[in-house]
Amino acid sequence: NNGIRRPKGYVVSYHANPDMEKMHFGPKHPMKPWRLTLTNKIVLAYGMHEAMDLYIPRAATPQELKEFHREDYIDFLQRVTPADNTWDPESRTYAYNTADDCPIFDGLYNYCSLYAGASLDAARKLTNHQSQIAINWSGGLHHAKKTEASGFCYINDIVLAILQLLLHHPRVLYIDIDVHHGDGVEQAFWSTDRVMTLSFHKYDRAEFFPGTGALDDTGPLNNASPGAHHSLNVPLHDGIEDDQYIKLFQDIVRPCVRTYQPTVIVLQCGADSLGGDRLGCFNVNIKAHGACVAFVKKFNLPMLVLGGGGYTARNVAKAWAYETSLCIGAEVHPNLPVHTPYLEHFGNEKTLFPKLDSTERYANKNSRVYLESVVMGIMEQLRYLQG
Ligand code: ZLS
Ligand code: CA
Ligand code: ZN
Repeated sequence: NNGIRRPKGYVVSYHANPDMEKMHFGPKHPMKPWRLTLTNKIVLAYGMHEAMDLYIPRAATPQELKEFHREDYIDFLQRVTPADNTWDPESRTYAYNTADDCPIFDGLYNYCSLYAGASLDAARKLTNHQSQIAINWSGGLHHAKKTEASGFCYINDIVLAILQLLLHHPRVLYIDIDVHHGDGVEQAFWSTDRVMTLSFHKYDRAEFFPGTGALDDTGPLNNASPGAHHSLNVPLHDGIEDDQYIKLFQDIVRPCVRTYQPTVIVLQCGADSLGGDRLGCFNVNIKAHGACVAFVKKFNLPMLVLGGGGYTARNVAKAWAYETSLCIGAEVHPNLPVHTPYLEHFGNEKTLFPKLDSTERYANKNSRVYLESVVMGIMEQLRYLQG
């Protein structure tokens, strides 16, 4: 069994509902739920399922979704069908921003309630102490707002899961390594000091979605608000490399944990920060992406591990399968097991760690001096929290 055993001293739970994987956003849409099928096939082929507690979570109820989202928005998602044309000529928009990026497709409500249900299930396993690391690769949809869809996200499962964790935990640290800014989570907890949000992302106000997440975007400007200095952002340029990304991540996350002293960590592992991603623009390899997960795990705090973006499916699946192995502390062979279903889908790259092709590389626009200034900016914010 590839030498994969249950980890000693802690439990990893894996929350996955296969009904999610059949969903389609539409023919040209970059978000492909079947990347989850590919991920699970690799996880199973390595035998990692024997080292974890597996759950097929139920869908979240409308009532559970309304813990964050406004009632009329949830009612709309429940009702709406692809045939409905909900264009509002007055505001010249579609209802609740459901168009293009966030289309209405068959089974949309089912899809939303399933990924949200999985994140809630995972959070509950942590608060029950039935699990120390809970994984939901179908979650991590960080752009959804209280009253509207945004950037391929309809329900903010992260906010719902954090609200669940806050019933039992005084301080939650949210870390987001998706290439996009985690704006929906930041906005939801903007004015509280019980959640610290920290997003690493490509930042370009005019050219890259969603255009928020500057270094000086740190919470309410009024220092009397508890949320002041509790939203942290790490704006990056194209082409960041493995060693730079790992060092930056560690140099920032270490002092955040030391200063804020969270009692639980939520890690959004969006895989569009990998090199070769269809929408991303970094040169980060799977080992370096995984090094972030391994680094967070070392704090030995309960951890909720979520997916997010990731638009080159074969790389997403490899990264999340590898990160699953890091969570259980298993060493996996770098070659995919020969009996991996869909192995033909990986072409000539039958390794977990494909080399970034030179044609996929972005010119690195992140100088050493720039990255040092970003670390200094974060340290400056943390100084406000030392009382
Ligand atoms: O973080 O850049 C945008 C917004 C637009 C350009 C695209 N058009 C369709 C709408 C207006 C300014 N949207 C981004 C959203 C990225 C969301 C990332 C989610 C996450 O990874 C978490 C899951 C965007 N980038 C690329 C597209 N949208 C996009 C590309 C291709 C298509 C096909 C389907 C739809 C319309 C044509 C679409 C969107
Ligand atoms: Ca991010
Ligand atoms: Zn993204």
